[in-house]
Amino acid sequence: MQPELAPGFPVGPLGIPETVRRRAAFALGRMRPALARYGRRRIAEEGLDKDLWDVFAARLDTHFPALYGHLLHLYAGRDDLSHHTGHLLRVALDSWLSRPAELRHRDAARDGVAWHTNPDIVAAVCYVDRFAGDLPGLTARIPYLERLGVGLLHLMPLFDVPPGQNDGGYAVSDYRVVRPDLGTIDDLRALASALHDAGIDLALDFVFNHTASDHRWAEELRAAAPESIEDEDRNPYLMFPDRTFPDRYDRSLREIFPETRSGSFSFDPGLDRWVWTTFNDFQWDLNYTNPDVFVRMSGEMLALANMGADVLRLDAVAFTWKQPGTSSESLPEVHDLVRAYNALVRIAAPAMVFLSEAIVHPDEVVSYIDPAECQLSYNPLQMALGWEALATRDTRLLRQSLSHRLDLPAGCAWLNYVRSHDDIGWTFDDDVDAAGLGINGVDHRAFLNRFYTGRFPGSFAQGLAFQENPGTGDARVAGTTASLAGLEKALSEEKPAEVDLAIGRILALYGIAFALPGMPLIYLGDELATLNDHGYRDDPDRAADSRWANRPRMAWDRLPLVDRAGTPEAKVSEGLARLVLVRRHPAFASPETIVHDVGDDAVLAFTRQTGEDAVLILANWTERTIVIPSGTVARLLKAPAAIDLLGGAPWSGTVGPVKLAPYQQRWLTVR
Ligand code: OTU
Repeated sequence: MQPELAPGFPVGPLGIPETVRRRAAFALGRMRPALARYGRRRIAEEGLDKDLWDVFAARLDTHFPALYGHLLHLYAGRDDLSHHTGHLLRVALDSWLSRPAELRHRDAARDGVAWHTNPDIVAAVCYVDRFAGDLPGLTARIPYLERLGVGLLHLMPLFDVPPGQNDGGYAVSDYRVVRPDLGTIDDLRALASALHDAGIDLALDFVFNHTASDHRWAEELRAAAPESIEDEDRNPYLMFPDRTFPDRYDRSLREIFPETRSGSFSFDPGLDRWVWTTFNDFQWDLNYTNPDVFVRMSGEMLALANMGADVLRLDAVAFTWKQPGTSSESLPEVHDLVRAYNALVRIAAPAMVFLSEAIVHPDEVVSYIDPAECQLSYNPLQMALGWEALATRDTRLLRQSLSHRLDLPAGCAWLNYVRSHDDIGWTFDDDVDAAGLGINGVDHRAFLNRFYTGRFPGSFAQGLAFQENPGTGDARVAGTTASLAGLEKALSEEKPAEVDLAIGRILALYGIAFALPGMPLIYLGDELATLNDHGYRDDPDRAADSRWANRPRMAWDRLPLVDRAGTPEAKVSEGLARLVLVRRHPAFASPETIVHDVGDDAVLAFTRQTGEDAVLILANWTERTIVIPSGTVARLLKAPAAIDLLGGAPWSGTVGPVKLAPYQQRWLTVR
């Protein structure tokens, strides 16, 4: 029987249809007594806190209807749903009873509190090995993070991977074993507590679209009798005996890594099957039509929570549900899946929130952002269009997009960033935002790719093409912030004026990531203006993946240059330090933002406002000096004079217009 509810319905007392509520109450009523007996017994046997069951039961009562509603929507047709639901609740209870006391205290303090929207939190991201060698090494670097002002640290995947290629850790062989060269689970737990003691939250990846092809679940299939893998509904992966279905699916699927393989399926000789592999051959997509996969992955997810994760980055979220004849991206069921996971977190690890990693069309990006789904989301539009405006010296597309795409539901926030460990994809909207300005999206992306790979005459950028697809003409761009912003070229050509312009661009991009509503993210190493790392080409496991150019080792030997005035290291790190400080201004407390047109398209102007407090941000996106008439400034500021939070000269209308040097930003406020 199909339940009568729309996919992705809002969770919350009012959002759940009465029929679902009744079915959930009935299901829970049947499972609760055995669950309670089991929980109480474990508590007694292990001498745990007596009230642990009561706390769990209260959360279960609140969130089970949503959890069950989404499971019904995904799995209503299956006769084994109640079996799997019972198993799932046991997994959740076990996880809760094993949750370290420190984390349970965080649950008590943070349950229902949108702590992740605190405007003072600055996020940072790094690879453990490339930043600090290993987990104990990273723990030793916490004072450095504190000095930078970091309040949330995202560690790139650090769990066990296959030998050789592993997509930078995104092919996970075991979610409960740390990569041996990085340390152990105990080291990870110790790091999490040390970070928490320093007031820094921890973000880890939940790579739940796929596992590595040598994960235990895949090995078990290889070891199993061939007949036992015939039942597709029971398999953990999506496997096909021949090309019939793969050929049919491939027609409507986008190739994500076209340079590595054509189509989305790989042949596994051990299994004699074609396996769904959206990314690399060694990353096997999970079969979420099988509820057992959801239950298994729930166990892995809650294990991550109990290791001390405050944020889980939902890797490749858009791809998790497949449907023949569709793009199999962002299907309605994906929302049910994430909401079901989220409801489970509210029951068993409520201090934790989700970060959506959907680097897709802006309408699709926002579809994941909801207190009941992902409370945080990358802001790929702000990221890509910041670079777009640097190439065109024109902020119209950026302004147009921001003017109607910034608002989020209460309790949710953007993660604003300049670049990540990945490539840059030009995910703006063609139909409304670009076409409205007379921009042809296809041509514009081709231009941006040429510009950032340095192929466009006069370009300052030295990026690398990533996943060029000769079939579609698509490509993305890899490179560090500094190299894409022109520093690599300027230094190699020994042009000091160009060096300063490149630094201006780096700080312009970070300035906007800090000034817009949401949490700004620093890619660690960017504070030292780190250039592309060309060494990846010598490593056969990395040579084909140009994203390694933007994953350089932390150049600790260059840290002393931060104290040598005039070096790029000093200028960029000083600029970032100032951004961290001034962001604490009360105007940034609420997300309210108004985008302005100051009459020069090279200027990005907007006001951040909270109650009586306001900051007017004026950002020059070109290498020419720009003058903004004092009348315009006074009108936008609603005041005749202001100070510049970034340390520029105070402005007063009686003295004259506002002058913006190349790439300069002014953050003007009355107080
Ligand atoms: C993510 O990115 C990770 O960030 C990548 O590092 C991984 O390779 C990948 O998943 C597989 O785990 O295609 O180029 O639109 O949003 O999900 C990066 C697709 C990617 C992206 C994203 C994916």
